[in-house]
Amino acid sequence: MKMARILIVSNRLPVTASKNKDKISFLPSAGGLATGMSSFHQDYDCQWIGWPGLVKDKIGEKSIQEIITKLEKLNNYPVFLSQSQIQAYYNGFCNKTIWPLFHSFTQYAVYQNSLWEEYNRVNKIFCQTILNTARPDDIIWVHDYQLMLLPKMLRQKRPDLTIGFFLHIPFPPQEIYRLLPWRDEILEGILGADLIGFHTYDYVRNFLDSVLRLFGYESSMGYINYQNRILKVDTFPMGIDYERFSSSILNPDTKKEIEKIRDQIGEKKIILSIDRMDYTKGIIKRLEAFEFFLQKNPEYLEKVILIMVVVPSRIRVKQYQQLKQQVDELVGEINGKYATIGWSPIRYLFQSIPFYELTALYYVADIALLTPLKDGMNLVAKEFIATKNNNKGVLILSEMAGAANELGEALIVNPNNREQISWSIKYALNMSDKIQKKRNQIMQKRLKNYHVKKWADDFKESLLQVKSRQAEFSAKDLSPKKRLEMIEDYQKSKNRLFLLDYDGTLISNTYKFKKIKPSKKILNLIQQLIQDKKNQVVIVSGREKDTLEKWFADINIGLVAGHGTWLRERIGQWKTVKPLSNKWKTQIKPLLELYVNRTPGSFIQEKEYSLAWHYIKTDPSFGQMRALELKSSLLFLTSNLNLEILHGEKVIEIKPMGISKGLSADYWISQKDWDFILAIGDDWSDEDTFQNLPDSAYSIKVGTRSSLSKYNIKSSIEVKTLLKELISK
Ligand code: GDG
Repeated sequence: MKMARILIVSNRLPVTASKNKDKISFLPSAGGLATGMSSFHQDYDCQWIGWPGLVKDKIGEKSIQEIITKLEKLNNYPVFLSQSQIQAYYNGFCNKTIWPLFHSFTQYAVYQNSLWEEYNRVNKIFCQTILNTARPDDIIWVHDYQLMLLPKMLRQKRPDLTIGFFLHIPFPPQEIYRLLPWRDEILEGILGADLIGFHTYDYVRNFLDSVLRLFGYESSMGYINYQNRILKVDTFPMGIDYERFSSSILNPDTKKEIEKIRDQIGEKKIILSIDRMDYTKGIIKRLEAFEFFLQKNPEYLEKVILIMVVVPSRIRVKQYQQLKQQVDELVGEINGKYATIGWSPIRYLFQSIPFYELTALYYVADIALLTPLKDGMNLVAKEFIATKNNNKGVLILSEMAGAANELGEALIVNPNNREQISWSIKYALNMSDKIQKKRNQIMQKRLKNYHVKKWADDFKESLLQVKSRQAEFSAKDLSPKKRLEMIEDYQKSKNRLFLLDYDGTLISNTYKFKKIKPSKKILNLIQQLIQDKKNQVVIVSGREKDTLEKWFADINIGLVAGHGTWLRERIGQWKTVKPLSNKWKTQIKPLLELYVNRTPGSFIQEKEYSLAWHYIKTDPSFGQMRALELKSSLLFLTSNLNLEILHGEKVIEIKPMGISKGLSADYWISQKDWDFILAIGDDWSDEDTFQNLPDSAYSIKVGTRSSLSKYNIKSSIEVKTLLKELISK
């Protein structure tokens, strides 16, 4: 089968163009997104769309054509923007409004209509560029906060497109997000996608909270039924190109650089920090904590050195200029105060460094001190661990970095707590080699397993799954015309089967989970139905058989109890169906393994006749969400396998003994040559019934949620009206 082409869309291309006199040249772009996605870009049939880094008003038509031609060879497609657009859209709305707000720096966020309008216009330019290139079966993967309106814009023009969106920065708590004057438009923009990805479960929850609070849409297992379209929100913690870092030490330039650094620094312990000059990275707090450490531990004077690489960034934005000044001054102050003739505590590099220098620094550093106040992920932390192929070195990482969720073996600190950071530095300096190695190996295993390509593949696969789910589940109203057709079919038929769910279908959902016995009206209605000898009525319920027997002791209808575990053909006569074999395990286990990979702390227990997925050791709410999701996936995967899924206390167990509603439907369907089948239900478990019906059957979902059923009707009241209509005709 031909693989779909992928269009990666981001503000910047993975290469940046520059013009010197008349010569155009390209360099790899910096930053996590560009480096991370590049390997994915090379391995697939991919086209990358983004701004090439030069403003169009400064280069002229000839250079524009040259850039287009050269980029084409790299499978890149440029979006050209003017100087004023970059100023208002990128330096303006992106970096003065969204960046501070989404990192919870509300005091820095500016709300200016003209910037918002330019953000809109630039998103439209991206939209038009994509529409000019996109083929119907392309997968479009939109990246990051610069393009949050794009998914909706694309969806409006081409409703069938496959669109994924990934946010590389945090999504803020809803009470912060709500401060944004254009909060509805941005949320609607993102919801245009089929799959929405974030680095951590916290950001997923924040996003879902905002969707619920602002638009009233609830989610179930990460799925939102939004404007008659199912979309999914999920966690995809971005990985790194692990091999590139773990093998970097083999590069002769890196080796030489390591020797050079060692010659210069001698035996002193190296503490390393690397980040862009950004107020979210906690540079000032880190310097203060380092000074506190020197002050409290004078025995380390002249024995440690902090190498602080700060990469210039967004130099046109006021806060960044101010921060640069503050950092310069504080470094000067600390060095001035503690330096001796042969030693300064801080070596400060305000520049970007080449890859071999970066990896040499990762390799020689005894400690990486990464203390952002807020960071979507922080790839530097992962790169540091991956480069450590001698396994020595300690990572001190802020709990505010998304990466802290996966790097629990690091020393996790609060970036505002200088005592804790100072204590952690001392602890790290004294940590035995054995413990360092042990901790690093555990983290390396995890990073190697979920490397960036796997991350991207996982996202792509999930996106395709959402699309196929959308195709299966599409909401269809039972129109008056269809209703009439159904009534005609009913009248013509001689053997009719009714498979009716009880809770939420025959009685209102309000009473679900309460012991509400059927009212006289319902019993009457069922009596009327079975008075016609052509009708076989079966109530297919999740309730206990004894309860159903008691309620329907006097009515000769079929009953299914316990979601298909028990069947009653005649009053008082119940039976079970025998369990199937153990062969199903090979089909179910890979799914459980996927959930182990994507849910840190969870594990599989294999028993003789069952498989159990335990999540007692996971983050409680994340584990709960994954459990619900797994349960739902299992429900679909196992509907034809004669398995039972039990959701116990922090465990999901799959056993080959129970029978789903689908199998009980099979049983009834096989009893006769029915010429009219009507199944009605409101619940996920009824989807199994719908799935197993013959094509000619009528299936109706109660409620507006999407379903495998052919039709949807609004409430249990309408169910009763419909049944009455059938009998009265
Ligand atoms: C955003 C989010 C999220 C840095 N300095 C040099 C250099 N780098 C490379 C690092 C790393 C990347 O740049 C930085 O990535 P981070 O993740 O640390 O931070 P952001 O740029 O803020 O990225 C962030 C990320 O997107 C991905 O989703 O993790 O939270 O803010 O790869 O190695 N590379 C070279 N010289 C440098 O001086 N060669």
